[in-house]
Amino acid sequence: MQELQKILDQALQQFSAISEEAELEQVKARYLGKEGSLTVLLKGLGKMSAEERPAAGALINQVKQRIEAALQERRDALQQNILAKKLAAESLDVTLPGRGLAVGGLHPVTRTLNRIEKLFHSIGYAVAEGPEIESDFYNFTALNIPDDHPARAMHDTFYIDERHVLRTHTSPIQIRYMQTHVEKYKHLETMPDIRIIAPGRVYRVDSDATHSPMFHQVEGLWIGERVSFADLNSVVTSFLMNFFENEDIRVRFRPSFFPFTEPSAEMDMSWKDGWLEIGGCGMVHPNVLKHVGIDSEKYIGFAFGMGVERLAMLRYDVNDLRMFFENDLQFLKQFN
Ligand code: 2NM
Repeated sequence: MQELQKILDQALQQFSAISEEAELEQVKARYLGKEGSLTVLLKGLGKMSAEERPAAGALINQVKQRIEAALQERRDALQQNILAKKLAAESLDVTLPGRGLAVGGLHPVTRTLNRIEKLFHSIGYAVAEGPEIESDFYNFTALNIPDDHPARAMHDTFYIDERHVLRTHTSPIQIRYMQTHVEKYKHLETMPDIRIIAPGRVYRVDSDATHSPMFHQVEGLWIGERVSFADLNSVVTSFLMNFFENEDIRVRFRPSFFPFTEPSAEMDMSWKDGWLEIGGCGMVHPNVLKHVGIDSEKYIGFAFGMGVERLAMLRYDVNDLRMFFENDLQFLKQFN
């Protein structure tokens, strides 16, 4: 059967030239498909005589098996090829050194807040928090700030709507805390002292070399039956000595005015043969106590407020406030 030999040679030659699996299956049909040359030959067996048929059939089947074997062999080779390429492309040198873990760090303002909280916690102050969007009642009215006070003006305060602002200080936290405290202990004849600090972000319409529209404050509050300005002096002075790890620090008070305290004072701290202003303070105004339902004939207390960025700048010797808000990693990495 010369014809069979030709078919076989041609099939083997074609298979070996093919590099795509799909093409291989198409070429297969030319031999083994419905109209394939081998299929046609097998069908032709019926027309042969009974003597010729067995030998011819065996021969065709032999060729058919060889073609099928060659086909499978080619399929495997193509698969191997694909795998080899994939492995080469995805090769990984496990002996390369690792990239290492990028370790994050805390922002210097966060570190400063943590230090302030730790120090006040150690003398029995709780840390209170509150919302950054406040009603004008909590931000102004309850603090004895009159309706016509300039701090309420839109050019000083960010308004959310007519009744809500971004808090301009953390005092509303203390108003909320006092209200809750009064409610919690109303069954007692005398409520326990309130000793808290209120740290957090505050917002004012102000932006230059020394003012950021968002900054951080920490306010302190102690309300009890016998709390004096002398207590204020000792709490603030020992806090500053501990914060700066310097027992020589002195604090002085200059008379001032705030609507929410009476008397009121600015606080200065001794620093390099001079004085630096570090905040304000005073005895909480009776009107503020009235707003939260505290009897100002029985209870009295002090409050103070300090700028956290200012404390961070002094502690870390940073001379430009804006560095804290530029998110320059070269700068930030120095604190960790
Ligand atoms: C300051 C200065 C003086 C203050 C007053 C109160 C409250 F809620 F008790 F009335 N909290 N903080 C206060 C007093 C804050 O910051 C410069």
